[in-house]
Amino acid sequence: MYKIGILGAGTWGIALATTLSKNGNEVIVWSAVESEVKVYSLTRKHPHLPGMAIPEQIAFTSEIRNACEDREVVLFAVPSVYIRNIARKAVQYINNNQIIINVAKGIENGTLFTMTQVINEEFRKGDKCPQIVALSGPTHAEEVALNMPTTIVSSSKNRKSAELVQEMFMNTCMRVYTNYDVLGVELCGAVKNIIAIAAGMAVGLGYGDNAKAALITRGLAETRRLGVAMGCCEETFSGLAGVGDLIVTATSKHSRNYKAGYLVGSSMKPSQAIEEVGMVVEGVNALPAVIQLSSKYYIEMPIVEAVNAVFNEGLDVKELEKRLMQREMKSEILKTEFDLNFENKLVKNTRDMKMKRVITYGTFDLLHYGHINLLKRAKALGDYLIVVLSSDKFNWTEKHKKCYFTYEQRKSLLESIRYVDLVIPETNWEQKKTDVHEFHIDTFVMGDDWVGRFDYLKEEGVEVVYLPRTPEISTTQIKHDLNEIQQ
Ligand code: C2G
Repeated sequence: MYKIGILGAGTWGIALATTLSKNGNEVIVWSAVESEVKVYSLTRKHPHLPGMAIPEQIAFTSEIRNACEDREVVLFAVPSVYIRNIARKAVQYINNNQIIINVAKGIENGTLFTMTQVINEEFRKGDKCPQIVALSGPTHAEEVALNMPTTIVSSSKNRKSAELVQEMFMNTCMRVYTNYDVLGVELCGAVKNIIAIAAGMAVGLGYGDNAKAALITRGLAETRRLGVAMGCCEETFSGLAGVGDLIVTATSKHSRNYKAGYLVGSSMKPSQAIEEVGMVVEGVNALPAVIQLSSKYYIEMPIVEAVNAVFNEGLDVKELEKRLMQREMKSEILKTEFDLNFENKLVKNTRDMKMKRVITYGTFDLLHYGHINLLKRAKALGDYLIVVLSSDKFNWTEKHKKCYFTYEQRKSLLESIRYVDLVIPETNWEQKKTDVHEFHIDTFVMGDDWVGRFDYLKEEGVEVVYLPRTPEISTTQIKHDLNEIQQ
């Protein structure tokens, strides 16, 4: 059980408060709007969450202090434009042991920061550095409020915090995955709202499912292009925070962004459409920042640009079709025919030539002449040499060796010599059996201090070779000598 403070009493804040309360946590919800605090604590109902009763155990407050001080977890659930101000107000009550969760999606204008970056910046100014987790995914508050099956991503650079939040929210209707690509998760959350506006516009203009599917697919392609340029992980874009959230936002009747787009498509003025929706339309807020990011990273984002043109540059929505459909011809994938032919041929030829693949295992600390000599001869037994390098943990717990160099340092040393083609980690004794299959190994090589020990690999169809060790060179001796010199 955790003591949790929730900042924001919108639909998402209240739906999450309910989930957390039902999961057995002590929850208090803060709202700056006094009347919300009064009405919700009295009626136990939220006007936009029909059919859900707010559990009696949830407390409400209009004092931000009550929702932050002495809480183990503080969750930000306010529209993205308020995040900085509220983080600034909250920071004095925050402590470094708390976990901060943010569910707002957007990119700040001017700084081009994601929401966790904004929170982090405000906290740093106040000398606070708690762990921050972004929670994002295909999650309509209306459905979560009715206990409908939902999946979501808990994203943090800090694995422990991501897992803690995962555990905190998991229940029979909410399934939480972790993801350590926070920037990717947050970028998806911001851009998908713009794509949803485009999808809504298409339907408002009278187009069908084909157009909607095209906008979702090509919208994801432009989001991924931007994300990859910014250093995000490509997999995130096909994950829950990526394609998952995009599908839900761009196809669902609950989505404000889709609705705003739909109204504009049905020839309502953008400003009027925003008013009609009556709640924050995050996609519109995100537009200037995403446009700036696309030019900063030289990424073409035609759909985002088209939505921006309608909302901010007075483009007639009816021009949208021409603008997107009559662009110059493109290929869906970046690889050319030449690239694909080349790759196919290379793989095929390699197979035809019966290229031989060799593998060897070891610590390779200091990478001295004894090792190099072995590697050189190992490579001569084939065309491709894989070195399986003992991880620091494996060395310590299994081999009881304290290395001079870390795994990463040893890996770069190995990668820098011309005989070695690939370096992968050794984490247990038993992996050899699977490695030889996974890497299609023909020859297994070790120094003859291991003679006979790996003969069992012959049963896997692998040639096992024990090369004579290079005499009079021992890592232990070199280390001993090095220590003597140092002292
Ligand atoms: N070697 C060699 N001549 C030397 C020193 C080492 O040929 N003078 C060989 C070893 O026989 C081994 C390889 O270099 O094949 C790597 O040696 P170590 O780093 O000492 O690794 P080791 O502890 O043998 O680890 O699961 C197998 C282990 O990871 C092997």
